[in-house]
Amino acid sequence: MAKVLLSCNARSTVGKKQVTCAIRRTINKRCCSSKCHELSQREIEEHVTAATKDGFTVLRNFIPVSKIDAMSRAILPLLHKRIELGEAERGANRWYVTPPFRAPFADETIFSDPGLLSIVEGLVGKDPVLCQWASDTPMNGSEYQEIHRDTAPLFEGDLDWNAEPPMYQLGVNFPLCDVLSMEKGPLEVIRGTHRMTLEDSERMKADGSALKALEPVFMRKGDLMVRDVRGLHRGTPNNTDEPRVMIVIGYSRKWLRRPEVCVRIPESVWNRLSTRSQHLLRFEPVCPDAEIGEYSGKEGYDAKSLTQASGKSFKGKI
Ligand SMILES: O=C(O)CCC(=O)C(=O)O
Ligand SMILES: [Fe+2]
Repeated sequence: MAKVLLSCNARSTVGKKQVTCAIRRTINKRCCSSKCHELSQREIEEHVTAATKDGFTVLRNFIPVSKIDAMSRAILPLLHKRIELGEAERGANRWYVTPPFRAPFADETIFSDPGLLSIVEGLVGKDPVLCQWASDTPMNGSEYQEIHRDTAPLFEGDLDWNAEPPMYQLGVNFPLCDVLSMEKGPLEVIRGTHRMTLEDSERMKADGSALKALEPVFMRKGDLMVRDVRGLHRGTPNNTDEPRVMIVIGYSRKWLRRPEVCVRIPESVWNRLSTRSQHLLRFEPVCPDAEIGEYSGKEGYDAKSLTQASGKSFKGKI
């Protein structure tokens, strides 16, 4: 039966100086509740302003660390299952894993957090949809990715149109371990490139200015980044033996459906979700629990569409 149904800080912060201050704040204010840090109206507005300008913003110390640790423990066996099957699809020893959408992963206190959703709505408008819940993991032996954006232009082709529209697709990322040094393979981003046309970004890559403008985003367990997936970025090599798992949750404007990154929702999970979460997930299929079963190591994404949409960062078998 497949039914289509549904902090602690202000500015976006990258670079060593601000990380030091984020660490201090983290020690002082580690969340101990089972909910995410409650954002004030002012913090929400500051994050929306920062992300509108830079293409991303980081919510420091937002998710309780106990939740991150539970996800980390649960995802590692799945990651190993995935690796056993071979064929890293996002570059050497860099893995994309979609865990079953249930506890500890399907946590509506995170993906439906009112403060986070206010930021999402401030960026992609009222009534967004959640379209993706997955993870990216560079392991030891991974390499620099090509600088890329995660989506093809919305209006492609011969249109008399030489601009990028306002935001329509967000990636919300949070790591399941501390990522505080280059050794750990942080994500690198280029500020303010999310409204740049594909042509301009190709030029920026060709003339070497993109490489110079990259900034690593250092994050602690509990930090969460909201980014426009069009912003130029790349994954860097993880040179440690700890898998650097990064969760990715996708939110889109209310009219955008992205079946290539489907979230299959077990019926029992669906039945316990709040009305708001069900509405967020309204484009995604609800499936009998038995049909979802255990993670097999095989990814069910639509590799062809993902390859087209992800600016060469995705190299899965078609
Ligand atoms: O390093 C990361 O987590 C991001 C990787 C990435 O950008 C991608 O695979 O598209
Ligand atoms: Fe990417």
